[in-house]
Amino acid sequence: MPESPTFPDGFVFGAATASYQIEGAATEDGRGPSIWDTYSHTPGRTQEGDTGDVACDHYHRYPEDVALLRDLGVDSYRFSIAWPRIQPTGAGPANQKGLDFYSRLVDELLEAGIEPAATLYHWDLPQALEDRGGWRVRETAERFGEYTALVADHLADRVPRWITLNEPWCSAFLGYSVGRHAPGAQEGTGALAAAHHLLVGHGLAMRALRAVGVREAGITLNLDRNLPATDTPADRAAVVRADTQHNLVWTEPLLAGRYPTTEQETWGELIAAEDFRREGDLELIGAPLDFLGVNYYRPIVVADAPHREPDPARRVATDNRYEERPYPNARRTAMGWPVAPDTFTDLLTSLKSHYGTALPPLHITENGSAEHDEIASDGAVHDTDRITYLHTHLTALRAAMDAGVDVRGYYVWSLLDNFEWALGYAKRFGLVRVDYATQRRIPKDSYHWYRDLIAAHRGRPRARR
Ligand code: IFM
Repeated sequence: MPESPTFPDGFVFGAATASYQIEGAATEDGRGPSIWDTYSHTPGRTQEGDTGDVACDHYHRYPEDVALLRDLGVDSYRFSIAWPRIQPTGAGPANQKGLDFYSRLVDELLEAGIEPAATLYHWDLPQALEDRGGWRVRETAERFGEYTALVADHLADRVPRWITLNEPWCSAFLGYSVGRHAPGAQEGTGALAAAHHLLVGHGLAMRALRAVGVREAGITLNLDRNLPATDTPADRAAVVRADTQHNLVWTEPLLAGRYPTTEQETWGELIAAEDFRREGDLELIGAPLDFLGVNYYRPIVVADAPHREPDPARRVATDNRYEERPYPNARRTAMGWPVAPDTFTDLLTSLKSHYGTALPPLHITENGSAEHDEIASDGAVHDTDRITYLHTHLTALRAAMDAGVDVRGYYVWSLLDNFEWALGYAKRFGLVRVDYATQRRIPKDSYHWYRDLIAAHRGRPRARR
């Protein structure tokens, strides 16, 4: 293995998780149902019918998980707050027991010398709000602002880094267009309205966070590196539509104060017909960020596909006359995703060249890989493919920083194996293996590798094993 990259003093090494993927305790202490409870309990929606009812039982085992983080040596832990634990129906006063859980978690982290980084929304919308229209309607954005104020009032004194939304692309397009995520809708206009209301919700949440003076606040996007299948005008135009759909729909309003100039090309009359945008929205959405969170996993190759017109009946917002093609000559992770770390460098440098000084500092809030892990006869998990993935992506990140991109931190996805949404527990992303039958945690070789990398930056002797 070539030498590991080094990062400047103050660079934040972290690990990330999300509430529904690890907490379990789905009905405990007053938690209300979320759209993911409904979705995962609907037959046929998730692999093997898996649900987050128990997940990694983190709700009860968080002290053990914080101890794992402490031994890993991370500077920061990114977790998410389950909205339905705080407001079981998405409105009204806070459920004290829900707040208390996150308060205990935050205190445990601080005691271990780890900075908490809280995400306010990682997809578990209270079902009661979905019943009133979900992200299709503006009211949900308003409720999100109120919920943020409740949480921030309670935790802002101890949580320095806040993320409003995680990967709103997934909430809007997988949730309301493709239907592969909760709430499982397949609509065109619904998804576009959801995208806009998520951004409005982000703006209102930023206001609530600013009101209590948090140290850092931002949003996390899953940005794609879209590449043309061939160097033809048609495929290059398909890349523009894919970029609009995945990236520009978020980055333009957030960083440039405008809607993407290419959206007419992408959504045609579907977007022109929309009336969910209000005056003042762009100012609200475009309020300055302290950082932009970027989640990156893989590149996407796109080709022109004129036959994939939006279906006039369903008006699916993701059918934009392009389709995905295989990325050539790359290893694939257990998700089937190609491993191409150079594209990570390219994504970051292209963001910088597109937005220049309007680009805030970045945190890589997720990066990692699902692999076909097994427990070896020595009882360990020798996940060399994951180590190579992390090593090469950190090297690619360092290359982007050398090229002038201001990146302040990196969070591995994920601390623990967990509930991978519609794919249930079949995909393992963790640095730590979870045996779901016993809830036993087994740190994998990648955990030890990451611990050594962090320790080397602290000038501490490498841990023995
Ligand atoms: O598990 C997810 C996470 O919830 C959001 N980002 C991508 C991860 C891997 O698919």
